Amino acid sequence: MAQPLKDTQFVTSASSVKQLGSAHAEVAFVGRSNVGKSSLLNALCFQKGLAKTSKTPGRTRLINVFLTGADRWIVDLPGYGFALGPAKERETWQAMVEGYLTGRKSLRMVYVLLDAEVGPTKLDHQMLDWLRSVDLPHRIVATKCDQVKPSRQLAQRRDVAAELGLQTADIAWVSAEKGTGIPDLRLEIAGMLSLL
Ligand SMILES: Nc1nc2c(ncn2[C@@H]2O[C@H](COP(=O)(O)OP(=O)(O)OP(=O)(O)O)[C@@H](O)[C@H]2O)c(=O)[nH]1
Ligand SMILES: [Mg+2]
Repeated sequence: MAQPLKDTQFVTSASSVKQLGSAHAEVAFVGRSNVGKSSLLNALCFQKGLAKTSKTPGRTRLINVFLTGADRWIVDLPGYGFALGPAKERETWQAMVEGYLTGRKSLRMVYVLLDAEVGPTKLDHQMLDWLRSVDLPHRIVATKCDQVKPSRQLAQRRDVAAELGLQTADIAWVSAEKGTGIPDLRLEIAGMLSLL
């Protein structure tokens, strides 16, 4: 394959893991609302309009499945921390996302996106604790790296990694806007999906 992830297409949106068919392999993006999950997917797949993005948090409300090669999926999940009204809404989100994450045998990696400038929030820590507790493979992606001043890049990376008990090299540092880190992450995901 000349350009992995290039021919990715939207397949379906689901409100429950029960509506999904089987896949050979899949990876998923989780993270706070507005952290840049859909933008990252678009950058990785060379298509600006593939997943809908928005300045307003809460754009992605369902489990969105994208097909990238035979039975290989990338799944864009609704963001957390978007307190839209009643607690009922948060429960619905939790059931949808946790149901998906624990219900897929073919899920090879959960990419947890957090903002490179903001660093890990309380909700990011909760998500990471939960992923550890259910023993799901996961990796941190720090988004919007272009928002960190060049003079602070190194120190910021060290601080964010330290807060997570990691080394800077354990984290994928990306900017969907500038393309930073995108080719490496694209190759990693293609490898994860056995596309290489
Ligand atoms: N500066 C900068 N802005 C970005 C980058 N990636 C995304 N954004 C902006 O961040 C906002 C949110 O992006 P989305 O991709 O819609 O975020 P999301 O995580 O999918 O949000 P939800 O679907 O609401 O959970 C948009 O205004 C994007 O243009 C980036 O690399 N750099
Ligand atoms: Mg989104």
